[in-house]
Amino acid sequence: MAKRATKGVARALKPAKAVVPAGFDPDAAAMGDGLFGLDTRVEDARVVVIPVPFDATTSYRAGTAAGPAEVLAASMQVDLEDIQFGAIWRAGLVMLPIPKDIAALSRKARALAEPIIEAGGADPSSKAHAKALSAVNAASERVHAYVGEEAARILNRGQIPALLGGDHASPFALIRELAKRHPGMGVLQIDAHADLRDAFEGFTWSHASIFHNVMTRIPEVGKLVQVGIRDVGAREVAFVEQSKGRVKTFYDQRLRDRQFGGATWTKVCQEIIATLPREVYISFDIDGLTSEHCPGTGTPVPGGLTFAEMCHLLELLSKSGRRVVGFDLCEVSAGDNGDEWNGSVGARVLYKLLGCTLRSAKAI
Ligand SMILES: [Mn+2]
Repeated sequence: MAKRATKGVARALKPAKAVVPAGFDPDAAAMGDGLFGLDTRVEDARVVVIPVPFDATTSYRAGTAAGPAEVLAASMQVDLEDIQFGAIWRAGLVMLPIPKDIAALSRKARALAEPIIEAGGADPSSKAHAKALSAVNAASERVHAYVGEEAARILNRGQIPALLGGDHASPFALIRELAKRHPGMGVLQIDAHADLRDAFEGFTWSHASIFHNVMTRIPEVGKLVQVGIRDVGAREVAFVEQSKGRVKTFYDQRLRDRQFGGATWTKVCQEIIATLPREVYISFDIDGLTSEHCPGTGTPVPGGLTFAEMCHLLELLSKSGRRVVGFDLCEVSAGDNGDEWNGSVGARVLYKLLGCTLRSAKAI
C-alpha cells in the first residue's frame, strides 16, 4: 500500500539525466575538481549539496566549520562504484562553492561565543554575555537565511537538496523548507547526542538545540526518530517522554541490549525504519558513528554505530518504500592535528547517504 503511493511520488520527479562527459572514466583518478572529482554542472545535478562552513557554538572543540572543505578534498579519493548502491555518481552530484562570507561570519561569531563557552554558559547578569549572545544568534539567523534560500532554489528546480556542515545547527532552514513541502515528514537523526536542549549555554541556535528548535518551531515535522543516542540530559529525556510519540529515541545501549539478547541488526533496523513515515529526511551527525570514525569531531562519545551498521540501515531504508527527500551530514572535523581520516570517513558517509537518497527516489 505504502509502496504504490511512494512510486507515484517518485514518478513526479524528473527522470535521472545522463550527465557523463565524453571520455569520463569513473575508474580513473579524479579528473575534475568538483565533489568526488566530478565536473557536474549545478543545472545537471540530481542532488545539490549546500556547504555550510559555520561553527559558532560547538562546546568542546571547534573546527567543524572546515568540514565542507575537508570532505570535498577527501571525496576525490572515493571510488565511484558502490557495492550497495551502484553508480551513484551517474545521477549527477554537485556541491555549491563554499561561501567565504559564511566562513568569515563563523570566525567572528566563534570569537564572540568563546568566553561564554569557556564560562560554561551565559551569565544572565552579564551585559557583555547578553550582547555576545545576540550577535551570535544574529549570525546563526544569517546562516539560516543562506541555507533557506539555497534550499528553495534547489527544490524549485526539482532537485534534491543535501547539506554539509558545519555544526549541527546548520541544517535548520533546510529541514524547514523541506517540511513545508512535505508536511508530516519524518526526520531520522543519527547522533550520539539527542540535541533536544532548549538554548544550550544560552545560544538559541546551539548545535545541542537543533532538534528542540525543529520540534518546537516546525510543526510540519511529523516525527523525529533518533538512533545511536548515548549522551543525554534529564530534560531531554523528559522532552522525548512528553512528546506523545512524536519523538522516538533508540538509545545506543538499548540497541546493543537487543543484539546481546539475540536480535539481529537487520531486525533492529527494520524496527527503526517502521517508526518512520513515508517521507524521510536524514540528519547525520558524524559522532553517531563510533569515535574511531570521527576522532576530530567536536564532542566524540564512546559507543555508536559502526560503518557497516550504518550502511545496512541506509540500504534497508532505501528499499523500504520510503523516500528520502533530503539530508545533512554535520560535525565532520579534522580536529586539532589536522587528521585527514575524518574527512575521508565523512566523504564515504556522504556517498552512502547520496546512494540511499537516490535509490529511495528510484533515481539509480
Ligand atoms: Mn548532533
